[in-house]
Amino acid sequence: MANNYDSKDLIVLEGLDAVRMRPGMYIGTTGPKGLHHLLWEIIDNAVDEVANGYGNKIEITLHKDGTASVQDNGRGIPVSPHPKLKISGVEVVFTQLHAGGKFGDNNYKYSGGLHGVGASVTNALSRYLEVTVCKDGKKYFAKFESIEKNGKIKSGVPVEHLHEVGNTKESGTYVRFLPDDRVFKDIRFDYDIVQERLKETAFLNKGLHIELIDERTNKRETLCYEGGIKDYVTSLTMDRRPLFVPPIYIENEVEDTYVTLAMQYVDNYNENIFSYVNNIPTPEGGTHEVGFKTALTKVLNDFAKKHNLIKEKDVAFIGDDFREGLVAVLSIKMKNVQFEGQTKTKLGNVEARARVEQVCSQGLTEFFNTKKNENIGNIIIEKAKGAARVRAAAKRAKDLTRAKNSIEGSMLIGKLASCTSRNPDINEIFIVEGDSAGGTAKQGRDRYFQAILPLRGKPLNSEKKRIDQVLANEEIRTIIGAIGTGIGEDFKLENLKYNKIIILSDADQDGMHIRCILLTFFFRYMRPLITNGNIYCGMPPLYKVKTKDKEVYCYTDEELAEVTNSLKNKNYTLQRYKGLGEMSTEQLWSTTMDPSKRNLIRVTLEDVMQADKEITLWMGDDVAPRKDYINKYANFNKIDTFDKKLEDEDKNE
Ligand code: TTJ
Repeated sequence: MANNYDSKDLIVLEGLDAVRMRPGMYIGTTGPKGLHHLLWEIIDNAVDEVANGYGNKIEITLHKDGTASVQDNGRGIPVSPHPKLKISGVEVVFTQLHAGGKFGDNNYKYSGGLHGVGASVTNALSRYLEVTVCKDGKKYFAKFESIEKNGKIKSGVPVEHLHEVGNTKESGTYVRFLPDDRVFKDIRFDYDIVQERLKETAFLNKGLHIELIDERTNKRETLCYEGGIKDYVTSLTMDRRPLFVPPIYIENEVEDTYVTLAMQYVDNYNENIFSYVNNIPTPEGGTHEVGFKTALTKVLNDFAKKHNLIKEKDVAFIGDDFREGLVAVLSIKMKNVQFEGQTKTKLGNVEARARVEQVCSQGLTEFFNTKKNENIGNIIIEKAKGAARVRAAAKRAKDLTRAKNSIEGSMLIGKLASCTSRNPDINEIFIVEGDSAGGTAKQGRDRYFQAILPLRGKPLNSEKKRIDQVLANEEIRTIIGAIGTGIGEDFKLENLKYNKIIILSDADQDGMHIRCILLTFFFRYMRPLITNGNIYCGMPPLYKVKTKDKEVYCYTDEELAEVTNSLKNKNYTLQRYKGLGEMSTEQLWSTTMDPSKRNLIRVTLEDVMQADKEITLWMGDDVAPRKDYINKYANFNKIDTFDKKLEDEDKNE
């Protein structure tokens, strides 16, 4: 039984070898994000079981030996042989691509569907993976390993087929695995990343007990929210000034679609709707969000009419007016989900729209018809009136700006050192912090395809500002003019002048702040640039290590440690770069701008959403906590580097 496998196994395993050959295709990257993806696959399976009513507890442990384990008290993965494949259900789950949990598709009422790549991918990219299943009075065990043979690695080979190991009264599944350090550069799981993800899961699954244990540091916490997404909204608005407490909460089911909504207003001007389908975030929105917005507009309009709150002089409302300062979490569960959009994070099912609208209309109408909630209605209508007034004023300002832009256009763009090529597919623009670094970049660049836009001082933080104020800012207007697409509703991707928009700021607090501000702006007003993958962060080196015969640049503290370690007995000098301005033209080109040598980080929607959430919601008006947040989320140290090699691979696909 142990340590032998026959030809049948090998055929079954071919898929797993493909995963190891091209991990990027299955988990995106082999950096920290990809590593954590291995854990999400396992956790999602356990959550699916428990969220569907089988069991009530999940325990995640980060062990000292580098393994992670996940345990649930559900029904246990099926152990009986698969009729066609003639291997146990457990082996199907861990060796067949896309087989996770779906045995005939009738086991779960709601399931994530195709979002995950399946637990077999975790197996394929692990050194080893062990499974224990407790079911029908028996305890079973199986073990998989990635084995090196004749210089090649066979992935996820069953070295112990599923077998009985004892009796038990319990039921559930336990999975423990060691990520493969031949695939991932760094196999350390990050407590904060895991905690953040589990917190979201706990909010979305009311009452679910999630236990997170870190044996490496003896940290442990229970995540469980009896209020579900209502608690989520409360936590999102904690450091803000909510206009009323507690949040409005609605929950109902129509035609097999289960809808929950929690909402609240705060005293800023942003709209923040976080929507989910079967626990999967849908940052690009979709039919469910449309249904909710339609219901909100209708119910609030009705309320205003019914209570005679609209005077003749008032500007008529549009939907947007009811969403200024809105913080809402909309979570629905349904069957046969279809995702669309740039990043497949937009709900496409047309039937969801009417169902969500129905639940929200009914729930909100009931809420505002309740006498004690009347005052909340009044508060919201007051806020919407302000929004409508400013909208009218902003439109005038915007029209003015448009006219102004065409006159001033050439003057504003004057700061831009444009490139000679007129081919947007190869052109790049560097948005550079500071005039002096901007000057260096202008001299160092390849002027055929690289344009430079220096930013003087800090651009305006678009958070807390209405669009008219944002547009009044000269730095922002210059950026908009240079990129060419327009903003908001006027945005047109086909007018994009640069395929890569590269933010180049110092690796210090101010630089991170500027980066954060720019990303928030792109997120709010030019979001397709993010989903389309056009936004990048440049990575200037932090250090230069110089010996008698060579110079090495280091981009992280880890790299520096590696390099200095290797030079233990030699003489070297160390230079720390505090800013871009300290580099010579040649240095800036070869370390940061030369496409064949530089490191770029491609900014994903996920990254920016995280940063945006921090900036707009959880950040009070104090400066100190703000800096902490910026450090934690905006320095992108935890985010994978996107280098030239990877990019070429992408293109070849
Ligand atoms: C499938 O349909 C029959 C009853 O069990 C269903 C199932 O697969 N349940 C299940 C899977 N519970 N827990 C899992 C699971 C848990 C972990 C930690 C990891 C994986 C891959 C699956």
